[in-house]
Amino acid sequence: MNPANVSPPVTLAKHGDVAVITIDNPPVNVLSHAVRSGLLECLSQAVADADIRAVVIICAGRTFIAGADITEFGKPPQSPSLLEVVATLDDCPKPIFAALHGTALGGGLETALACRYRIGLKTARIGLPEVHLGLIPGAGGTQRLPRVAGLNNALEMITSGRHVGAEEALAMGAIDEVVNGDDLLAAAIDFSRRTLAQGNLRSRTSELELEDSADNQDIVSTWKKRVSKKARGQESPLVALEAISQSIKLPFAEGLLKERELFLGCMGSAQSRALRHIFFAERAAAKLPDSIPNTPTDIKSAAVIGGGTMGRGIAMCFANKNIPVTVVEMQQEQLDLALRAIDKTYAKMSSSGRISEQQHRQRMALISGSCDHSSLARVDVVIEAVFEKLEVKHAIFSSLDKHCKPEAILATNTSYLDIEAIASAVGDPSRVLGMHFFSPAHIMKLLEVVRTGQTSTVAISSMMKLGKILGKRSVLVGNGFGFAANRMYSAYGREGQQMLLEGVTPTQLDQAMKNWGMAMGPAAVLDMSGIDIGYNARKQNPNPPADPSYFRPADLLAEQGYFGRKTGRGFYRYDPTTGKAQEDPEIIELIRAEAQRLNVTPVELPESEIQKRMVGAIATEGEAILTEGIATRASDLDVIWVNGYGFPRWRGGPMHYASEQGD
Ligand code: T1G
Repeated sequence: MNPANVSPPVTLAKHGDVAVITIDNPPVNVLSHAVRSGLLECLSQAVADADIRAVVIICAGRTFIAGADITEFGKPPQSPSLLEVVATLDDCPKPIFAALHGTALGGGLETALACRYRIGLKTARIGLPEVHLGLIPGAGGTQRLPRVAGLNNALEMITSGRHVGAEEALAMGAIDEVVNGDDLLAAAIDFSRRTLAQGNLRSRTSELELEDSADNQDIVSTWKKRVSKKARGQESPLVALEAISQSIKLPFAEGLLKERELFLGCMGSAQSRALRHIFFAERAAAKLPDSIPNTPTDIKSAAVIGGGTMGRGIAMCFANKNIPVTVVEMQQEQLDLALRAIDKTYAKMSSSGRISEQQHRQRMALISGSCDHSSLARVDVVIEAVFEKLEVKHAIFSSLDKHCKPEAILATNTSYLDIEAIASAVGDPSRVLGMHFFSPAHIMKLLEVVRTGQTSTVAISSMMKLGKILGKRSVLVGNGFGFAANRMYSAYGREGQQMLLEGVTPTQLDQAMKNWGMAMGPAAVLDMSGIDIGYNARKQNPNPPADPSYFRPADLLAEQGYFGRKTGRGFYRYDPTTGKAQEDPEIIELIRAEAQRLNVTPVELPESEIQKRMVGAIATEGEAILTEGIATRASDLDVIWVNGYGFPRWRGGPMHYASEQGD
């Protein structure tokens, strides 16, 4: 039953002898059941109409079909399936032309590949990103893409899941024409008529054959080595490779069956459940809680107080998104140093091709410097990123209160200090909150937006919107020592420190967590970030745990001046020339002696036990954070860990992982 005044997601219109099927299923035209049914209905009408000689499939809104509807996964399948739709397109007696704009992804690209021809706007991008969901293309992509774009391109695209621009897609044969203008529909109709006029239509993709040649076998084995090395525990890229390799061995129909079998295996996997969970968790985290109206103000200019590592990275976040930003330092010399360092970073990015020389210049032109808060009278937001000392921040916020306009939002990048205490320095604490970036700020995706009980809904909604504009994965959390991210990280670190006292070596601890999928081991992270940082933070904790063994190995090293890489010695000793980390027997002995002094009983811990305790510590602290209301969703804590601490995406985050263990 179609409720009144709701237009169907798929409509058919006749343009002379060309039928145009338009899909309109906002926001990204996913292939929901209604779209699949509507597509088949419109196609059968077009085929039955004797006037029609060709069919164009196009989408309304911002993009061509972005994929199957992931929200339908795990539910009872509804006919027609996407496979049925794609098979009908492939069999169509009249040539179908897919008109692409935005991002034609997953089932969307598979739909286009089942059409006879493809045309795209210059700005269009295509991709089969299913591996990012722990899946593989499940509607013929592993069999059709090699046939139109070549085996090597298909292996690269599908196992990486990357998006490919229109020009590159044209070059590889995945699309047939790139439209220079922006009238995609007119161009597609014109292209269909030109093609008909030329006669001898091309074969269906499914009729193209690939050879099981020695060259193709070499290509597959080369990619197998590459993907095995890169996958680091994730399964679906290798499964995708297996499916693609069948395209040179089996006839199309059998290859399709093999793809289906492998796809269903992935669909039921823990890794796919985890990756689908984090996909939606990241989008949910960006949404404000119902209690907060979405009343953001526009941020047209910014300032960053402090030109140190964090300040430089934060300033770059604004410049990267075309927002003018002023870096403020106490002395001209420090300011010049900061601006030169930012320029050098952009120069490196430009020479490595990550940005163009023009972007380098554009971004630097957006960054100005000042040693005087009076220059901040008109900025919309200020982010303080100075030394983690409450009195220093207090003085800065008091000065900002005097010099900034009353509606300017004042944010601190502190990673654990009490934001209400900082806010007490300004007349109107409702405009103060935390914007906790993660180092390096211009690279790390995570942004913790920390509200106090006094922060206004305008400030909160403005900063959550700013986070999205800066390209961050923003998570809204409450005030409290360590907020959510560092508080959970501290629990993780504490468990590791405890196991060091129990006789686990730094190498065993780090190897266990890297084997589990973490990007780096906890001891190596401490050595990299500086053991003194955590040491100083713990000294500022108003309510330190009463446990005498709390972080004792790290505190012991800090007290000896072993801060890690920056002093050449920490949990590891670092070779002064190569910087290579080596196990340090003296440090192990130091920790063992401290354990004896603390009467900690040494234990033999298998790797699985180390992993279980470390991940369990994160989830336990996460539960406490949820109970205290510091975070609103368990999935938000997963977003924090996947985007801020190198937690493997294919495990879904600590809370999802714990829920799957039935803990
Ligand atoms: N299914 C359901 N909802 C989706 C969706 C999808 N495939 N893609 C996006 N959404 C929702 C998303 O949750 C959000 O909802 C809104 O659309 C805007 O998304 C058989 C099996 C297209 C690049 O993996 O990469 O096809 O929060 O915030 O930043 O082989 O969405 O507004 O309620 O991300 O502009 C393959 C996944 C699926 C593409 C747009 N396709 N999507 O990014 O917007 S599996 C994908 C994206 C498949 C076949 C297989 C991005 C985007 P809400 P957004 P965006």
